[in-house]
Amino acid sequence: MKPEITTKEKIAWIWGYLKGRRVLYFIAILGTLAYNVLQLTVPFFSQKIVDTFLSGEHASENLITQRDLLIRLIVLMVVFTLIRVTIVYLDCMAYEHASQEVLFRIRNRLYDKIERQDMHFYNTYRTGDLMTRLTGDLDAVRHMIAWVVRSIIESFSLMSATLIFLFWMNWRLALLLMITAPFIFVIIIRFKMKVAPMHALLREKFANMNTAAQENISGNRVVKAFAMEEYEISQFNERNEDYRDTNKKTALIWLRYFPYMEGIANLLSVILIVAGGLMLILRPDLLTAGEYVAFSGLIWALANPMRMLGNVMNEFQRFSAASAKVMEIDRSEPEIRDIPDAYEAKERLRGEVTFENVSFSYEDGTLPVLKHINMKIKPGQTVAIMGETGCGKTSLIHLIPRFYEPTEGTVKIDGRSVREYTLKSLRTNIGLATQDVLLYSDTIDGNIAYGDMDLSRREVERYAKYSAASDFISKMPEGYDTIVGERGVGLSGGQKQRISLARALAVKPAILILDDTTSAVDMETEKQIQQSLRELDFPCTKIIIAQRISTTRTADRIFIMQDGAITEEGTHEELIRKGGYYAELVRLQTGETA
Ligand code: DUT
Ligand code: MG
Repeated sequence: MKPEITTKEKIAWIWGYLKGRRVLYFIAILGTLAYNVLQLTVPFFSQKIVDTFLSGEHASENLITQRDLLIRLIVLMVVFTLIRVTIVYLDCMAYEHASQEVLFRIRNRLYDKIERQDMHFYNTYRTGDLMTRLTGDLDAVRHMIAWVVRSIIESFSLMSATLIFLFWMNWRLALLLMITAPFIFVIIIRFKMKVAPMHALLREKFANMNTAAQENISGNRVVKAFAMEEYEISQFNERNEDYRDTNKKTALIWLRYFPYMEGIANLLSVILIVAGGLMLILRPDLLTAGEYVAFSGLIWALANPMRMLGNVMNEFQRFSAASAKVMEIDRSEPEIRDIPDAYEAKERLRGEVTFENVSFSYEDGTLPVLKHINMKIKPGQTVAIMGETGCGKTSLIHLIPRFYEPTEGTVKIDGRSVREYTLKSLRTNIGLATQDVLLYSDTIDGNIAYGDMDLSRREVERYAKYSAASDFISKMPEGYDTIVGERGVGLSGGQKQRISLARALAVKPAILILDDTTSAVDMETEKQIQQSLRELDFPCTKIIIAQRISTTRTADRIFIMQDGAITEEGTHEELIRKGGYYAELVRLQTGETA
């Protein structure tokens, strides 16, 4: 369990992001205070007008003798109202500006964090959940800055200014109204206890729903293939219902406390009418009619914040749940990152790859996936790795660009542990065509030049030729400008593989790793690719995972993996002579006998 993030930390976190906008934000808060205090001017002047010109002994006399005062009071009322409206307007702008700026900064930072994370992070967090953090959760954070804080300041300043004014005017009556305060306090505390866990739950349900939607939209082909639309729709409905019901439940919590709060708000008027009325009738020396008017004109300023409290508390709890999720990403650090004083390889690496007694297991798995691997690959060599599915081939090559860290032993390039390089200089020296090909929604040209955006069209075409892709590309409606990927032209598995091979070649890597990259192309095309890989115009160590003997036959060295260990090693001829797993494969695939 991670330690719970306290409210204080959450506020401090936002404060950090307000840097450069703090003065603005502070002015906005002062503005809120100001315009709420200004709300009192109207009742203040009304009281003066009533007591001087409407009630009291000299009312009609004053109306004639102090006409100037009356006009001045009315003009002041209008002026203050105008000032107040202007402040409200500017204030809203300031909150909006500050909160949008914070939102922008956090969103950028979060994206940055996510983008730099390691494989383990991506194995842990679901895409839908991350998307929720980047959208819904962030919105709750913004809402806190722009609305919740303002509402709290508003309620607080309005209530305290009103109370000060009321006490100053008539402390006896004001004190009587204060009887209600402890009740409000109890209600709010109890409400908070009940509603806080609901918002945490609500946020989870929302993320669950988003995850379901995201997974099904990106996996819609499987859904269609198995005619599972009905099932998936009902699954989504279930989550949607779940979210709705939790929302309702959360709203109902306030409704349970609402009647009490409303009762207390109305109690204020009752106290005023009964106590104020009695005072007016029995002890006119204790309360003037003008004061009574001012009190009744200000009851709302006490009652409204009470009615708002539920809403504010709800939104605050929503922020609390959401900000914890956002902060978790904000504070996350990839486990795989540059060590202090990491070595920045300025020159192109020679491409010698060594595995020294390397063992590895995934964090969630208990069984070792790789066991004491020893391998030495000389610069420029072509090696093939073979083995049945699940034996650990992909895991093995993922240790070279340091996607994962070995649990034991060292992977070295040019005699230096991969841990010692900066990730950037390490990875720019490696060209990797992954087992499941991912193409971006971009042109073919853009996809091939992904690792080197400055690549000229001529060069892109050259690498496409190396990977035997140029023929089919030139037949496409718009050639290299054809958009592929999720929303583009459909490509066959073999076509995608060839584009991904061209992409890996286009960075002119010192080490080229192909993870089953030609599994979906026909024999003839594969032969062509093998041929051009031998003729690359830059020095390059090639590590090729393959299933076909035709691919591995010409390799300088072949490694056979079984159950996470290398069990055979040698050239094609050597291994056939040995009569082991490889020889058996050769027999199966070609019918040759040793
Ligand atoms: N494995 C995990 N977590 C992962 C990936 C793999 O636990 O994120 C396990 C599954 C398998 C073992 O590691 O038992 C080796 O997987 P790998 O992908 O390395 O196998 P492969 O040799 O590349 O199999 P294939 O030929 O099917 O690509
Ligand atoms: Mg694999």
